[in-house]
Amino acid sequence: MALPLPPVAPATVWRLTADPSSTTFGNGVTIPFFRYNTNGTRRGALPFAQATEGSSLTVLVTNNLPHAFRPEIVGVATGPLIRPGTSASFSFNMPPAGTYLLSADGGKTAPAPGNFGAAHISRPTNGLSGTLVSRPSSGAQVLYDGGPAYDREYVLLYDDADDRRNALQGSLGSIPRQPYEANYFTLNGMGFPDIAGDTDSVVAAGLGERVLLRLGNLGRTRQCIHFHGFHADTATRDNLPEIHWGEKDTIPVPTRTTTDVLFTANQLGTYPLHPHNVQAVTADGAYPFGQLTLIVVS
Ligand SMILES: [Cu+2]
Repeated sequence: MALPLPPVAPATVWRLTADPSSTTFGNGVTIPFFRYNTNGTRRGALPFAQATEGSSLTVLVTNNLPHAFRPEIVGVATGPLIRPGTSASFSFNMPPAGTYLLSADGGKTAPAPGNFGAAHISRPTNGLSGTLVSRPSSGAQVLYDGGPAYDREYVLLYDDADDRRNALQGSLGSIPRQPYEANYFTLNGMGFPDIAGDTDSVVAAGLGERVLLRLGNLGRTRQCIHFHGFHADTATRDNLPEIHWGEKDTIPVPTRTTTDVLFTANQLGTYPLHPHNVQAVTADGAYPFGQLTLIVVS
């Protein structure tokens, strides 16, 4: 049974707020995060926008956080430093058709006297994330003009957190004393089993359909996403065509990059789709939570 793709109007202005928030995980623990919010479209809990390659897009951000930060579209444009309680915008022309990440440049934490290493620790941005899709100028339902066609698409944005860091979020003077060790893992801003109840984050397809997965990673963990039941063809890595790999069941998605993959839903059933690192399928070690989702073919 084929469902229509949800219509999303092309954006000319992407209005966002950055707000203190929290996420509750499958082990019952609630962790503070910072999140972008929008009155517009989301994928899961996270903002989503799309516009045609080459068109002008303005990103307007209101900062409700306790510290200043710069919004950024990774590899495309970085906005101005936005102080707490103020708004600012930045504009750019949409990059070539593909999948891009909305994030934040946390800036460098001012070093404490005598603590030379601290200057290299970015202030945590703790979950400020979203996805921006650039559509091909032809208007065709293809990843990019001349690239692969598809019947339906999903955005799967992976991120991770060290709850000790999140506990410090917004406290300007605090510098983490321990190395970053991810122990909470989100997909589209949620953990399993909330993921399984989200229609944007469960990969539902009709038998025989060609499915595009726009995989992104804003965590510090290098992810390798593993398919049960299907092999997937990597179309692009960071929006550059991937021409050497064959079909694979495990596909890398390095930090702050995107990987666009396609598979054919050629058998009925329900199949797990998850990072191959089992830690990422836990909530602080409790299994199975974290970044687990499902492919459901009916
Ligand atoms: Cu598995």
